[in-house]
Amino acid sequence: MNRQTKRNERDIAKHETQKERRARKKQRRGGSGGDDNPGVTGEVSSAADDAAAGIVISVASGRCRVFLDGADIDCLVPSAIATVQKSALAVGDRVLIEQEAGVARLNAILPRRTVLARPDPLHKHRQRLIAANIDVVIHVVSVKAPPLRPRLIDRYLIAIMRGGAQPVVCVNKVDLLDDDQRAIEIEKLSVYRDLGVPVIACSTHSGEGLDALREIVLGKTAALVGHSGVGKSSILNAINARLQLATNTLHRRGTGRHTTSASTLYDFGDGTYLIDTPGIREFGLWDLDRGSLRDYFPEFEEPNESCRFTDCTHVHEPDCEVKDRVEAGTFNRARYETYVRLYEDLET
Ligand SMILES: Nc1nc2c(ncn2[C@@H]2O[C@H](COP(=O)(O)OP(=O)(O)OP(=O)(O)O)[C@@H](O)[C@H]2O)c(=O)[nH]1
Ligand SMILES: [Mg+2]
Ligand SMILES: [Zn+2]
Repeated sequence: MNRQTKRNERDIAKHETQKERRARKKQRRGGSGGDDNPGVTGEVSSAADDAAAGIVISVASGRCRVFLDGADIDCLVPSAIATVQKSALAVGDRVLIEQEAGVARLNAILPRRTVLARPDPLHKHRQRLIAANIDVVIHVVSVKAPPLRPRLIDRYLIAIMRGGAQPVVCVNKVDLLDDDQRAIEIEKLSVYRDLGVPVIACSTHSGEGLDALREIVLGKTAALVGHSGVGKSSILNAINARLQLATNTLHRRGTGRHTTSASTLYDFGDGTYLIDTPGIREFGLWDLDRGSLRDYFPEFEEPNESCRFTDCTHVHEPDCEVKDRVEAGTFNRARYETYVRLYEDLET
């Protein structure tokens, strides 16, 4: 957490409570995006609206750090939450805490506006929260070391849209490519631009793209996610020179280790909060079935009108316009293949 004035911090706490209030109203109206905080004990009364909500800046076993009224408070997490902590509490959560005799305890987790989650690798029926109340999720990919993996982008996009945040793709390390290579790599991502997802070419070495990223996150809460080694922590350091996060060094032994080991929220001032997350190798999809998969491929909608069956899954039906366009080369084959692969993996 960077230093800033107490007054600023009080303003931010107020700002967050107002945001939370808006989220609650949205939830009452049946708005989508957030989840219902599984594992939270205790009722969140309307009095909670007026109490100052703290923001969870990091979570460790049985404890979490909460930013409240300008202080960074180490809190005990009640056992009902601690036992399912990765599914119940996330960085970015708005929480109410109780302080007594120098000990702070987490009392309630307020309803979430948005969430980014994936299935828990150890308990598939549970979600593992990555971040909560984020406006923007920046999926950082790199063009080299590690190479670009468009399929992973598709998975992240679905999870981000499902959780209610705005997706952004940041293509880092473009300094490692010459102009021709760069044109080829960026072209692979044009399909995302066509879907309205901002694609930012970036380099922490040359400084390219950093202003565009600063602009996107200004006044928002944003999480940087993606494979280990793509440069998430480096980007945070580059957009805020005061931050000095540990980043991987090229010559370190072994390749499997992650440099960032836990998600942390950083206050960049001006109402901007950025969350650094550890690299994730595999990104499964939480709570998705075949029927709703199509909703995350909006480019199927228009051709679907020409498919023989209105409820065409575009996988095995005859006279499928989507398949015809893929064969004709007028529809992005990589996206279609991701769709088919996910469709086959998912349950009906
Ligand atoms: N060439 C080049 N290297 C970069 C760039 N940005 C980061 N790197 C290097 O990439 C390596 C990994 O960077 P990190 O910032 O630690 O990556 P990370 O995504 O935070 O990784 P995890 O914390 O393990 O998830 C480091 O050696 C950085 O110096 C860039 O724009 N260009
Ligand atoms: Mg990192
Ligand atoms: Zn079809």
